[in-house]
Amino acid sequence: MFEPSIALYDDQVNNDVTVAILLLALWAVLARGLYRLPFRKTAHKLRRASRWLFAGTVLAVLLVPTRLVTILVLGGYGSHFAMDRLWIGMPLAGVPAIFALVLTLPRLKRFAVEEVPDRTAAPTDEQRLRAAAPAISLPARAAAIGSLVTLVRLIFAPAPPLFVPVLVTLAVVGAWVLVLSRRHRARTTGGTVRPMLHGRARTRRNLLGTVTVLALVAAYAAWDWQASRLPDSYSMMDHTMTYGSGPAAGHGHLAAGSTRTTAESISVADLTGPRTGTPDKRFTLTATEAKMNLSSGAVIDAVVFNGQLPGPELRVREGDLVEVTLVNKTRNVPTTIHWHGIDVPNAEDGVAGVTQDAVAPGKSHTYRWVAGQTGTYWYHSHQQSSTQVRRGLFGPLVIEKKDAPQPANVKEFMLSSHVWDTDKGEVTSLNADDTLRREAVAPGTPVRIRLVNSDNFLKTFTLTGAPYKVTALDGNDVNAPTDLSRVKLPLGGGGRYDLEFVMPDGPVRFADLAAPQAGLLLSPDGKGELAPLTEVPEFDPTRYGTALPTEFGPDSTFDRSYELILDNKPGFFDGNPYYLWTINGSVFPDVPMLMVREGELVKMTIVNRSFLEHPMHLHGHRVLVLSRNGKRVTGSPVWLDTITIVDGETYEVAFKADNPGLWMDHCHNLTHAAMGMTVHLGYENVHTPYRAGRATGNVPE
Ligand SMILES: [Cu+2]
Repeated sequence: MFEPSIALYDDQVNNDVTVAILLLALWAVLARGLYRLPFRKTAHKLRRASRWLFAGTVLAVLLVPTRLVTILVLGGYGSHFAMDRLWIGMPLAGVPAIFALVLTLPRLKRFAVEEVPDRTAAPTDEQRLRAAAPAISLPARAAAIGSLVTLVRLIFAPAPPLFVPVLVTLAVVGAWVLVLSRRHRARTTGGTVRPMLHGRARTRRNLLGTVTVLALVAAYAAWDWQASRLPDSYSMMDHTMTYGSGPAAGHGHLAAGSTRTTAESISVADLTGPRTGTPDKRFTLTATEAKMNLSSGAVIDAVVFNGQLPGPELRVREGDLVEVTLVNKTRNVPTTIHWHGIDVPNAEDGVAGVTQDAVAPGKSHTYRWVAGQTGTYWYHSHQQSSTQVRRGLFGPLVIEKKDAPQPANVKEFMLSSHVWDTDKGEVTSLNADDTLRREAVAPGTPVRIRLVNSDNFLKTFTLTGAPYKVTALDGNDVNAPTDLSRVKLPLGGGGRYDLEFVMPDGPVRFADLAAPQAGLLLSPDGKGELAPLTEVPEFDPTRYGTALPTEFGPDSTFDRSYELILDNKPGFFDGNPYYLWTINGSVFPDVPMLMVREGELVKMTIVNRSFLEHPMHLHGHRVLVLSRNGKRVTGSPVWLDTITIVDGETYEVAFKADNPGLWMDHCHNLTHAAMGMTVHLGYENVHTPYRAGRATGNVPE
């Protein structure tokens, strides 16, 4: 069977759109030519036109199976990549094409082979009437209309369930063609062909038509523009809710539209970590505005924690009660701290307007939670995160294993790959190093690189000079990792890798391929050179390490399942025009809240049919990857908190609903999240007292 290539997905979409555009162009030209056929000046010209139109119609009819092929190729990526195209594109192209084949072509053929005794003679009335028959031009006009509507629906692709949008689309075209067919019949009443409008009458009619269409489009756009404005103050509880495949929540559930604070309802504010007890680790993170320098000297107008770029590394031990006090000493940057990848109690999650109010300048806020996981994590602002994280309000966080603390001789490098806005433009760096960083490491030393992608986009990294293991994904240990050498490591925004190797006698080079001149060079004496690897295959975490039993898996029975279709379309977000990043065809806050009940096993299928990757980050839960692009995980179990779904990909993931609250599930390309690629996971009987929106000062994304 045909194996779809993810790398070629964008090309396949382009192929399909190109065929759809060709169909429109060809049918539009044919429709015009066929409609004017009765008005050819001579019988000879009528015959010549018929021949061209015959050839053109054959070509257009042949494009229909071509489109079917391009749609089926997309279907190879999964049904969600093809179904809307199939159900809309095929009837709208196929039905008129069949009519053209059966009705138009034989009639054109007759004109094409007819004897023309006098080349200068005008067509007879009988010929004109025949040329004006609806059978000649109506199929082509219907095909042109169908192709136009098909293209519009390619730009505004409907998300499942498809039944209603497909039916409405087909009905609109059907009604349009019906009106046209009535006018066609009126064209030949009385035994003559009614002449076409000419001169000013024609101009007036065309103008009227154009103005009407533009007015309708403008009216819709104006309504959409206004409707997209976010309220000045809104609650996440205003969302509509969806229950996926599972039952709607039972007795005492929070019905949509109610105030949703029943007697049994728990406030997010009460879902805190331990409020009492002496913390094992205590930190203070003080936010300030500061001009910061990268190693090249580039200057950043930054907001930082404790004057550092990135923020200080917080290192705790598994089981520790951690207390972090955020002190906001900025002049005008209200902020919060989110513990990315750590399944803290909901009230400690740090999302402004959902789990707390943003901490205003001059104020402070204390987070307390117990470190229940181990590995590499990071913390960052979740107030206006798309600008605040970019400007520096983030830092690394490590939770060491309780029973297996890190040996003292391990040389560790904590690296955040980031993109900064500097006085020299956009600069990619590892921590604050946008030039090559050199370090002396003695041969034989165990080395660990903890890598965080704190940027928005998928990055690709390589390590050259020593065989190495990927020992953790998003902080979660890989079971029995094997040595890697000639691969590149893709990592989506928000994701983490732990890499381990033993320092060899020669140099080792770690590089972000987006900035190969920078990176890290380790050698016994801190000198030497080594170019980064570039043209090597990509590492696939779903085929790495050794399988291990998990408490649930692809064959489990799920209590509830959800489908998230990631896509894009033009539209408005909060009153501004954008190319929107949509979830199931909608943007925040119109994406219904995904409801779960505590204890449920939930499956999520995430399909990316947009043209960019989306690192989807579910707060408060680790998810287990069940399959990637229809293939089950064959290596070590893959537990992630940030699943990077590249365009053309489909992931099936599952998680246990074991952390009650209201949790964001959003794209960690934070500009996408800020423009609508955000949904919430809601537990039944949990409500938030916090509100978001301009008037509240809380802007989570
Ligand atoms: Cu995204």
